[in-house]
Amino acid sequence: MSERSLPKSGSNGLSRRGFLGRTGSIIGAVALAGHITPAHAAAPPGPIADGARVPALVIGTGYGGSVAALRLAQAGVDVQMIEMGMSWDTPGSDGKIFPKVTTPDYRSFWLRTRTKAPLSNFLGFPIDKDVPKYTGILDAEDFAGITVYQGRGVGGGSLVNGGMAVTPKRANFAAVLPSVNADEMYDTYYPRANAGLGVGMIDPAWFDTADCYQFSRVGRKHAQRSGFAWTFVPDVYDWDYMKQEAAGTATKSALAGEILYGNNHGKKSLVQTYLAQAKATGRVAISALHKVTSVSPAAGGGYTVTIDQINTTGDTVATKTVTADRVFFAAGSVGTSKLLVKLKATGALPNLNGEVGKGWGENGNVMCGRANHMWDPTGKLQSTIPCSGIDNWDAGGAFAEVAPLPTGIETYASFYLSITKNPNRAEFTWNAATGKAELSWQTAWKQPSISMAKTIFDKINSKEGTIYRTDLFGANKIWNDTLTYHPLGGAVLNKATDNYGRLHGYTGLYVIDGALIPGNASVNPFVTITALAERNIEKIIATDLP
Ligand code: FAE
Repeated sequence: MSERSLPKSGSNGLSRRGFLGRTGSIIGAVALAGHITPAHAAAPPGPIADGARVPALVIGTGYGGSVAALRLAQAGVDVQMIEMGMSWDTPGSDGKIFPKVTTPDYRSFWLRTRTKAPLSNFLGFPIDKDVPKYTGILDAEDFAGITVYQGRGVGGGSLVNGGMAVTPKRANFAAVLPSVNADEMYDTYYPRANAGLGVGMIDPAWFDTADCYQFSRVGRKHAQRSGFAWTFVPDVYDWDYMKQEAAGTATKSALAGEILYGNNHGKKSLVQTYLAQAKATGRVAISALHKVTSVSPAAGGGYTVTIDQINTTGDTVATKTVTADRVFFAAGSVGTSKLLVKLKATGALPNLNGEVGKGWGENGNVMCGRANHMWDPTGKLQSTIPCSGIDNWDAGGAFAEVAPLPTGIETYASFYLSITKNPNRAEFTWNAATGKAELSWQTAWKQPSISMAKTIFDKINSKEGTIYRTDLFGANKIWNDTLTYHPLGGAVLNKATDNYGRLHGYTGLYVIDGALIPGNASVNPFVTITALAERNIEKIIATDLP
């Protein structure tokens, strides 16, 4: 790389020597604080010390953050990752780290006193219940017109998601990331992401006989009888492990109703993949239960980062100020967008451009259930890991995941999460009076999603002589149109940032998560988030770092 490519100007331009001089400082600062001894020791270093100076600070430990940390560390840069959630490595009183979907407890929700399950009702009865307030794993974050579900903890969304690892069809890619070279993505970065995440496909022969996928086979039958394309969908779950669960030779996880509040076995979350590799470099430290509240230019170059250390009821127990030469925003679409609009509006980062906060979408998510005939049972044992989808994207704008209802009883229900081509986009803004970021999304903006999902399910219902379930999301409610699992956008690539995620207005500040994707990925998004992060960090390391 050339000297010319290094940033030089402005109060935050870093000299090559300054940057090199600071690598190693995280480990040094931590060692001084007495948490570990030698640099790059195998034991995980403790939390970041107040006053530390670090070469690279990553906000968040989800997909974008984990890719950034691993690749920076491999390039010889020490990385400090700051994560507001817990590290989820200690069993609770039941001996397990994560509770089942059917028995939520204090570990399940982020600082709520009552659960807010995506499926709020069953047979018409509400299923939510009171729980102690705790820094639990799933955040149901309420905005005026939508609830955004997100993972909280080391590993981000990978802790709670279904692991569906879908590369968009190449023909749809130009609409997903218009400024990105598709050849590079499909030749290099999607394969790299799939390998890094450990993506695999269910064995089709096993699928055809496994009791736990009867619900998917019913989904296939109904889709195909109505003339829709039905397809297997890859996942990061260890399929061999699931076979052992079914055979009774391994402790059950997917087959024991574990998913939304974490999997104790089987699923390859980022903790088992990118983060394990990152930690093995000895250059990555993670501070859990630490929340970044501010980033602003530091007098001597780099950025002052303010961090609240919190306890498990969410109270701040310490506030730390550290200096970072470079800061990577990887707090997820919502977390990154909220931080950036606040920092721009409050004058911490006034030079951020007017695109910050804009271009936010919910990936067109909408849920529904269908009531099958008594001769079409979906099975009382259902794997929590979806493995198939119905593709009507080109004709109707919808891709529907055939989802499980792992209740443990026969429900005669088929359940679906549809991803649709909803064109509506919302904006985050800072409300100075309340001191909170707001999102302009309105519930009525889901109507296009409902119409697109209906192109599939109206036809199937008509063909099968069946009806929609009305007992899953509240009284007589067919569509769950008040949530998303897939927040995207808010700091869109090539708008709020340059074409590689460098924030306009500041040298050394980067966005590297789902906030870069303009509201819709056409499929489940984490493979695209990972692949884009791989692409961007490679460029950043090659051109911005010494
Ligand atoms: P993300 O993974 O959300 O990580 C951001 C991290 O930053 C989190 O750990 C936060 O706690 C942390 N954070 C936020 N603010 C701060 C702050 N101020 N200071 C410190 N830390 C902070 O971001 N996608 C798929 O592709 N397939 C699926 O099957 C799938 N199923 C899903 C099921 C559920 C229930 C949910 C909630 C999501 C699902 N997703 C799925 C979406 C996927 O998990 C999501 O797109 C990615 O996790 C987003 O990755 P990011 O790196 O953008």
